[in-house]
Amino acid sequence: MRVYSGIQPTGRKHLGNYLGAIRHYVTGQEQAWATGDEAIFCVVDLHATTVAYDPAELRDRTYDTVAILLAAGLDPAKSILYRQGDVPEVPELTWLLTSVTAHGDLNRMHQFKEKSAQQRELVSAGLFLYPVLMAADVLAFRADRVPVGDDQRQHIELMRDIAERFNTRFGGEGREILRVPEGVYPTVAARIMDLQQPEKKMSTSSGSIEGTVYVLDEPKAVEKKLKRAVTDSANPPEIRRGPDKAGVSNLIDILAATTDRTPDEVEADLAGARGYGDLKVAAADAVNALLAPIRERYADLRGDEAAIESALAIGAEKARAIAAPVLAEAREAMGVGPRA
Ligand code: AQP
Repeated sequence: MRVYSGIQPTGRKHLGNYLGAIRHYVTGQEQAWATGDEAIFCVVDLHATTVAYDPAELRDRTYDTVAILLAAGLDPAKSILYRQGDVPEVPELTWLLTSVTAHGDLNRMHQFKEKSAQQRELVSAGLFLYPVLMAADVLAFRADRVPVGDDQRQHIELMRDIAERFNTRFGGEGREILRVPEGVYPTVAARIMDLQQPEKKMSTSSGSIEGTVYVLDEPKAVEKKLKRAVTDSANPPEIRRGPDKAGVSNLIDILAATTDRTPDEVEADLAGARGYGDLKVAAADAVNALLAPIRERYADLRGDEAAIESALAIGAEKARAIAAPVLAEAREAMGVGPRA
């Protein structure tokens, strides 16, 4: 079994990325290692070129992101960790997959609509094709499972359609050239919300700095952001989740996810609390306890770019060894290049 995850080299990873994705990468790696399965992680620098960006910064942010992943517990000896741009099989497969991707489907993607509206100068064709590149990432490895946050459901469904359409069009007789992967979504903290605008997800590109807790924030900043989180004016305050209580629900989810409890348990444990202050302080303490060791390891790792490059080179070699035969089979089935 193969588990695959990709992450953007935005460098400033936030609590949503950590709770919704990164910490599941680490547990996924450990499970795969224990069962003899394979866990593959990719830092998607090619995806990052689909919106306005600074080339020098991209390289730095890629190193930042790799250092965060290593600090969080990814171990290149137990899993494959590579940089997307080091595996040319993936962009080639992207092009092949465009032939079975409907333009109308890409037009319907929420992320494309949101991100294209944010671009000031150019809405690139790359941004439009982003989900096809993401599909190629996963399909090139014949991955079985893709752990992602809730915001990626639509992309995963499209990826599955692309794989099925490719197999039907080019596989013939039920031949599965590309594996149809399953999305795996967290049951707790699948969608951490912005602390200042709790009806919006915590996000790298939109949202406020005050409403976003970064993995590398200092403890004082974490405390300040959580203490100032928007709640509601219920009198007396009610520590419970509900559609009318976006801010409080988000804090309960954060506290549950950071203390390995269910949201129901958190509600029960805080039943006697006098106000939202107790919930905020408990959440700030729990987030800091979780992030402090990651920040410390990050500081040690980030200074040694040569070591990061060596880890990525090992990852790229292992990744290409898996992706090259899949690409070769896809090319052969499509009639591209010489007869096999
Ligand atoms: N708010 C969130 N709650 C839970 N999970 C989340 N993820 C993202 N936001 C939340 C999950 O994090 C993983 C990595 O996401 P990414 O590589 O897309 O990182 P990013 O682009 O830096 O993060 P954002 O915030 O998602 O960026 P925007 O909003 O700018 O597009 C994914 O598995 C994602 O589901």
